[in-house]
Amino acid sequence: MKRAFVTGITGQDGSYLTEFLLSKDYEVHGIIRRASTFNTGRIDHIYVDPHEPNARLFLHYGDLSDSEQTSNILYNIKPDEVYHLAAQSHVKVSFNMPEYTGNVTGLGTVRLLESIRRSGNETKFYQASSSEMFGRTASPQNEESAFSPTSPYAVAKVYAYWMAKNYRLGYGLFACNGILFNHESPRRGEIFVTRKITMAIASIIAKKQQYLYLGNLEPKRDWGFAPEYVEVMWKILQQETADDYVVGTGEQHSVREFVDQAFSYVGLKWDQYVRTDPKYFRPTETEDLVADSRKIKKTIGWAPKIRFSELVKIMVDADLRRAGLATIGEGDEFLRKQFPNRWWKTD
Ligand code: NAP
Ligand code: F7E
Repeated sequence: MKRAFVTGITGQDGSYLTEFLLSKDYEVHGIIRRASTFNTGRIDHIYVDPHEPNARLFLHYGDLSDSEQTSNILYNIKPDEVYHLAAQSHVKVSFNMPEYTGNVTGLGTVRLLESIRRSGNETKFYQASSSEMFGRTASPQNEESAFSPTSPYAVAKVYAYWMAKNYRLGYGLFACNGILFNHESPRRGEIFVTRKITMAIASIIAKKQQYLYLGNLEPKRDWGFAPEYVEVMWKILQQETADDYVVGTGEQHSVREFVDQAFSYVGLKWDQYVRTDPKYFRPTETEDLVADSRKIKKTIGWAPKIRFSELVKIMVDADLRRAGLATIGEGDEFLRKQFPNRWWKTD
């Protein structure tokens, strides 16, 4: 049985990845942070009491700012694969907390790489790199594009990217960077723009909210569907040689288009509900991202099934359902057709 160690297991990607790895018969270990309230909502449905003989998911307390505990875990469990997904992952928050973001998102990666190197184990390492690292570089962006980061988050990710690459070149570690463009889902954190919009629509329909306050509607993103992206993470570590890959849909839409499509789907005119609040603008913005994913398509054969218009419907459907406003919508139907044997549970 293969053993994986997942940092960021309680996050959007960590939860889907864990579900995927369990479906592939892995034993999965993850770190969770101590908090005064439970932060395991995204993985509760797959958690089995570790005393049970069939338990294959094990959680350990830890934090990326503390290398001792993660070192011990790595030393004790000797994983075949490490998926390093934990980060202070919010771009706007990184402007408010640049030092913390550098410590966790940048140095946190080095702490893990060093622990693996010192352990002497043959452990493969996946680094959750980000399209945000391209910043101001002209689109479309691929593995050869220069980095031009425009936020403390992106700067920290560039540092982590190069450290992973350096451990590959210098110490022969099987370390890979997945440079993933934005990927969303019904499990997306509530302060990222897509989820903020779809949740607000449910609240507006339920008459619990009148307006949705947003920042800059012009930036363009390449939005994909998170469950498909976590499968790619796994595939990247199953290759013969370690390498870096750009992953995205190749389709670009502005925040304004996301808003428009989401409101139109439920028959509402977005401009009657959306207001601007300058506090959501960033000191510097990444304006223009879209992936050139030819490399991953050629080497791994990966292509996304869910495109922008379906993604919007899937997310709106999920939030309407959570609010008790609808049961099955067009997005759900599309998911059923595309993934008849899906390994993740409906949210
Ligand atoms: P997310 O939902 O924000 O999850 C972040 C995870 O990191 C959570 O489990 C969080 O734990 C954990 N974490 C944060 N600070 C930590 C610390 N100091 N010590 C230990 N754990 C900590 O992020 P995501 O969307 O799943 O993204 C996964 C990774 O991919 C991140 O590294 C992100 O930067 C990167 N990425 C994401 C995208 C995207 O579009 N989603 C694209 C490219 C790259 P808590 O639950 O306790 O907060
Ligand atoms: O912003 C604009 C905002 O916070 C998208 C992370 O997963 O993807 C994510 O970073 C766009 C930006 O995601 C609001 O200015 C307008 O242009 O959803 P977001 P992000 O910054 O693209 C990358 C690839 C990652 O790696 C990150 O970890 O939407 N926007 N109004 C807003 N954004 C937010 N959050 N809130 C607003 O009210």
